[in-house]
Amino acid sequence: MIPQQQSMRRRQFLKGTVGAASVVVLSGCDNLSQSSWFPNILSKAERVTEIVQRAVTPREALAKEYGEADISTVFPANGNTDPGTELYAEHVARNFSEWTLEIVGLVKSPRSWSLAALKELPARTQITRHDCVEGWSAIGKWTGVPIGDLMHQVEPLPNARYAVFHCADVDDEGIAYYESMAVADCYHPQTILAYELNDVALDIPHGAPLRLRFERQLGYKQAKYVMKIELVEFLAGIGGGKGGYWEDQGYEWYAGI
Ligand SMILES: Nc1nc2c(c(=O)[nH]1)N[C@H]1C(S)=C(S)[C@@H](COP(=O)(O)O)O[C@H]1N2
Ligand SMILES: [Mo]
Repeated sequence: MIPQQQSMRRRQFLKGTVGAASVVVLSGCDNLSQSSWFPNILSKAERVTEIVQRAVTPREALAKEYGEADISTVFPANGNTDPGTELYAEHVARNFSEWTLEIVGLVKSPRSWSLAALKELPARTQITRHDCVEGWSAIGKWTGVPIGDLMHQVEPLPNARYAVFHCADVDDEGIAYYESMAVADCYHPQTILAYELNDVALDIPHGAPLRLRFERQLGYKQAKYVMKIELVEFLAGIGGGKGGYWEDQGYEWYAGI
């Protein structure tokens, strides 16, 4: 109860400062996105960022991986740290035994997996650095299933351009957290749905039971509490239409680092 109230207050604060303080935190990344008109020309500016960054860092490039000795002693939890819904509480009470991950939308064979089924698939472990725009970083060891392996099972249709990650948490206005990436980025070897952090099952603050690790992208892209991946051709019909919870409030969709 108390942690959630704190996180809601923090979020209110953040919402009010997207146009000012948090944008300053982003300086160093992209001067184009600094000024107040940034949200209005978002699509143009972010296309530029995406094209430039993809040219400099090809899509297949791996994020730096670290050693065990580099793992942060404390990995902060940020944003929502408990979805706080009745449904989620039921999943917690059942130790997520009924949790399913669905892949739907523009795929040949939509399907779902239980958590146990996902854990039986070949896993990948990676020690990477997480960078949050609020000004902190942490190195953690993530274990999970490569999303590319799941894509091979569902077979995206030719017009599937984006994978949208739907999460279990909603903010105080009832708006659900979501994120998205290009379908092509789902096949990157370090793009995984993680179920372990530092060799133990993901805890609730870090996104239990499943959270996205989309390395080489900023913290807000790393969706926690993932329930469903929806493949679409356009982002327009989803949430506020900008491809993610924070993107709908002015953050860049292409958050490459
Ligand atoms: N579902 C969901 N995913 C989320 C968030 C959130 O509030 N809800 N916050 C994002 C932000 S801003 C960051 S920095 C990371 C924080 O992940 P952590 O709590 O494991 O540190 O999760 C991201 N993914
Ligand atoms: Mo963040």
